[in-house]
Amino acid sequence: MLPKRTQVAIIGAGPSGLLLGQLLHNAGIDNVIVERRSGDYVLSRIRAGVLEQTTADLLDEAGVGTRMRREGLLHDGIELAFGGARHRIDLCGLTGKHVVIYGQTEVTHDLMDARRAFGGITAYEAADVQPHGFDTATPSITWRQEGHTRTLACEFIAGCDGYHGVSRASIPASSITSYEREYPFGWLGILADTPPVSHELIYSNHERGFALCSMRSPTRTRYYVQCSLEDRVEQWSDEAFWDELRRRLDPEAAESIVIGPSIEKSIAPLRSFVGEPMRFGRLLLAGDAAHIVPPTGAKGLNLAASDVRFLARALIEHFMDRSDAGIDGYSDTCLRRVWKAERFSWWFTSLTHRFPDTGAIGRKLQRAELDYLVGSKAASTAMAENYVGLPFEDTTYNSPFA
Ligand code: FAS
Ligand code: PHB
Repeated sequence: MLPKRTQVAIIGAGPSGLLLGQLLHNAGIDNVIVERRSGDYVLSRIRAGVLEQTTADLLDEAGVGTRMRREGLLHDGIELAFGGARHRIDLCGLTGKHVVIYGQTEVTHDLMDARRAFGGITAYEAADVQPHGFDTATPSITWRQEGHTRTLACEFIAGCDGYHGVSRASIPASSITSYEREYPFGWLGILADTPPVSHELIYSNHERGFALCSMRSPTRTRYYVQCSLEDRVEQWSDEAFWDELRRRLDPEAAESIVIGPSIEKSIAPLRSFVGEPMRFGRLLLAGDAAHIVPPTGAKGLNLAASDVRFLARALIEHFMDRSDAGIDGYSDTCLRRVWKAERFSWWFTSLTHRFPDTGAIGRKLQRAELDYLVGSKAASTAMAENYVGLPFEDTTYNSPFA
């Protein structure tokens, strides 16, 4: 039974909305999630695969980390392939941290199961969701469902509805500044029940284009090749995909890769986007609703978790301590971390992809930077620090320059 009122109305039941709902529930703060799609549709979207250690720790804090700790794969390094060879970046040796390979689909599943277990309310297949009055002390959201218009009064609205959601779109254009860069290519991704070609991820810079060898488990792989924005997924047979992937890998990987039928195949565009600020009165944006990164750096899902960590703490402080310091500082705190991840994701994309407009000199400069990167401990450490995830500013980051 839908209530007429809640403390926090959350728009969107992706990882941002579900994780926020869990953290708020654990703190005794009432929340309702309203989602445009069905739960099955949300689970059908194949997206991220790499969790930063801080994201994995946050899932533990939320009480939903058990399966991730049991089934997730700890990775201490990644490999960069270029010039016909592979070069390992020793993430753990350089930073003391690792990443966890655990699909976003599984994270979403675990969060949905936890929400169901505590009887959390999620209104799926909600049409025409609209936020109202977020510039007042009495916001609300409305939506249509089963032929009825629903109204939910609340004290705060969390816009967790992704890049194409209604939350950011409801903000007056004069109140938000958008920064955007679209990349002149996409990623064609394939999911297959085959063993990984290597025990760690391989990022390949090849003259034919970028390729990435990732995985979901010891028996399920996720591969990507850079493709034209004009490409349609129907044009790519499995055979054509595997052939192109092999051409972009080093000889050893190309020789040993195990191929098989795709169980999912899709093309995603790449963009860098940030909307500033992330708070408008009683409406606070989190995750893809506020920012997008090209997936090269595996930051999208991790940034969403980072926002939710700050937002949950700010809302708990408001309701429990009657302080709005966290709410007032939310946007600036998130954006300092968001822009560092935007920079890293842009840099790693620029370093590994084939850009039509940079010509031969562009590839020579990429090769020079790759040679420097794998040959310099300082450069490899800088990359590793960003890949495993920068520390939260509200924890002691013992910067050597502090
Ligand atoms: P999401 O977009 O996941 O969730 C938003 C939710 O809001 C959705 O369920 C949507 O249905 C709902 N919604 C939208 N509009 C609504 C409305 N008007 N009313 C109600 N609900 C509404 N990140 C990585 O780190 N690595 C990757 O490899 C990677 N691959 C990606 C591939 C694709 C195709 C896309 C689109 C993103 C990818 N990402 C990747 C980024 C992705 O993982 C996001 O960062 C992550 O899903 C962010 O989670 P949310 O902020 O919850 O947004
Ligand atoms: C994935 O497994 O989907 C994945 C892994 C690393 C990335 C991007 C995507 O950088």
